[in-house]
Amino acid sequence: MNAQHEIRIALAGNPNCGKTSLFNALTGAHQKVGNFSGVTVEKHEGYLDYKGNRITVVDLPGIYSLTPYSPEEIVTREYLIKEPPDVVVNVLEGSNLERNLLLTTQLMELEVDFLVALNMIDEVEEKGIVIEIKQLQQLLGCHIIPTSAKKSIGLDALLDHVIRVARKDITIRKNKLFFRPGLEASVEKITTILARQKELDGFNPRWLAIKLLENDREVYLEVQHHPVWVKVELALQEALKEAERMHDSEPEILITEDRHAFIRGAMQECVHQPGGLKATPTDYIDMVVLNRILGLPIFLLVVWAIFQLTFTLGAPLMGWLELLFGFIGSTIGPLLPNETLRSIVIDGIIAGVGGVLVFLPNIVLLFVGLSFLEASGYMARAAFVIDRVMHRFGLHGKSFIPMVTGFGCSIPAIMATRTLKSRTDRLVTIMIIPFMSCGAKLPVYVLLTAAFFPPEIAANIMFGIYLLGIVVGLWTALILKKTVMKSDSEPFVMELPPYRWPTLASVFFQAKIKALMYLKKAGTLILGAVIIIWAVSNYPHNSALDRAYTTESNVIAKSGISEVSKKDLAKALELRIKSEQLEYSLAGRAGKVLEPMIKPLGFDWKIGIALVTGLAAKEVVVSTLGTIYSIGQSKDARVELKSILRHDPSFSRATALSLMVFVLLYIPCVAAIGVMKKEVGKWKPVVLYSAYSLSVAWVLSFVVYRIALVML
Ligand code: BGO
Repeated sequence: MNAQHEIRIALAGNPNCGKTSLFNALTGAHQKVGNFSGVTVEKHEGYLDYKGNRITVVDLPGIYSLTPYSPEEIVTREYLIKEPPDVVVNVLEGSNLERNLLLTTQLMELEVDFLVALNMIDEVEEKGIVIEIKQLQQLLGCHIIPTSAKKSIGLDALLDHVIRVARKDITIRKNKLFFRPGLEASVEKITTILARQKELDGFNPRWLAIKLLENDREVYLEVQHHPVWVKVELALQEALKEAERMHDSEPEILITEDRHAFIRGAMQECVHQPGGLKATPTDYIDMVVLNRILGLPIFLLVVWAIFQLTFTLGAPLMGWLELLFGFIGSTIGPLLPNETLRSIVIDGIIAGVGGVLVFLPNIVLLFVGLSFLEASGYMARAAFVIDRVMHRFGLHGKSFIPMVTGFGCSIPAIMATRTLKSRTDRLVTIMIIPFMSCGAKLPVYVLLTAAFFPPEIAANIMFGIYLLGIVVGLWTALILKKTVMKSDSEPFVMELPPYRWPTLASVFFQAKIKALMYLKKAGTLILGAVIIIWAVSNYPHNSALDRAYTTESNVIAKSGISEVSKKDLAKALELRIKSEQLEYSLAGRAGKVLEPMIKPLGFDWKIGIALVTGLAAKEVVVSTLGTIYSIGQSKDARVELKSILRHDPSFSRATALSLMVFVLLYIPCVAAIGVMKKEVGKWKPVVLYSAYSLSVAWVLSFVVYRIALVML
């Protein structure tokens, strides 16, 4: 007689999911009833012989969760950890999936070898519920076998899969449930500490980490006895503070929320219930915002509204700041004794740094809008809606959240791609984030739209620019996915957290943080850049031009023309000499070298300089224009940069549009490049990417400029 393979399986599931029925259908008469060790909870055990295997089946008590509150939960968990069977069969009630999946998420966290028996499939069909099993299988990372214990459907298929899992013919141990970024980082950190110390062998370190963050008493007692506790406790305290700071909540609550968000996402993607509304307000809102037809237009409308708000509310505040800096300039100017010092302060610092600071309200409003979308739970819905679009470009909807973070700043956005578990998806997302228009580019758009377009269409132009960034980003992803980064996008659940009304305090907190960051950047990097730009725009100084100025001024003064004409001539002379001095300076000479390359885009050498200095930080484009144009102005006629640009003959609406497109798309700032290199690991792709973005920027600016010249 051939020796039989021994396989031990355990049935786990909610009460009334059909576990006992399945147990009976599998084991028939071969059953015995005992107790789980030390408790009065009954243990049903039976066996069957199938295809040369003796399969022992344990029917675990029906439970909703692995949180050890009830005796049933305690024994089930103890059993799964201390005497892990070869395969856990998670029995789900097919027509009640949402509730049943909570236990599934916890089995996923435990990383046991499990598969799902999607039971009562007869009832599912009767009720007209459609479950996309293949898709759900990929999202959960385990095999799903439809069964009906009552009608003996799918039992052989279930047993075949049990054998394959037990023999490790199919791998299912892939964690598919990740928590929100900050929390996930805490889980990973504690997991690493526990895994490295190897003191708790036999326990899954990730599961221990999650349980510790959930304040699980049993796990606390277990881990506290080990020396590793010193490090773990520190990490736990940090995680607690992080959850409090970021979400005004505790890790325990966030973990539960994220499990439900995962389930809600999986349900939305894979289960289609016929007819009728479900109960909660969240369901009602989701029915509208996740609607296949309405979802995308609603998202575009929401983003458009944020731009309108940024521009409409920001415009008067910006006007006040402009007045303030104008007043500071005109008050301080006459008090400064020396012409060079006066020029540094007025043309350099006030025109450059002040020129950037006036956009503070716009930046803060944009950030507040984006963090409102994030905190309210809408951003996750937007990602869900965009998921379908993203798939067409070879990416997953999960890439969308880092992309939207990129509207704020590329640096945290690039780091946020760490939540993507597919390396190729991660690299591709990193490469497209800089095309998402970051907050630093906003001053350029606000300046140019305010200078060249009526207020009623300014926000629409900005919205168009942002959309262009998304389109270029997505096409770049497609090109990368079809060429150098070929891979199938791995399916993950798009989590749908509950809707929440963000508190005023948290919105103000976000606004304050962003404002302080912007002020710090203005006071350090931008101030430094502005002083350098001032210096290279003033030196070397051409003393021959100074002499010519003195001679010609004398000629004008001594001429017999009227005083008014003398004044006009003197002003024209001053402007001409200043402009020639600027061209003689280091910045002027460098700009002249660049000019032939950017002339086809409608840019002169001054813009060329601004684009080069903008590599330090994109706001510096505005600072540079502020400083260069201010230096080039007559000292009696200091006006706002936007009116200088409006009256500059080399600047037109077409130039403004072309410049906005170029700033949107060309090489990211140095800080972003640095983070890209750190995350990608090599210079070559980053350098190639920079060359690519520069080329795309050039070509699209050229196209926009030529079309605008004809149409505007
Ligand atoms: C009663 N299909 C259908 N339609 N029903 C099933 C299936 C299936 O695949 N599997 C189980 N059921 P348990 P737990 C009942 O008992 O195995 C039914 O707690 C009734 N009883 O027949 O006990 C099963 O072990 C009177 O239904 O689950 C049972 O997990 C009227 O699901 C119930 C109607 O199964 C729970 C049903 C007096």
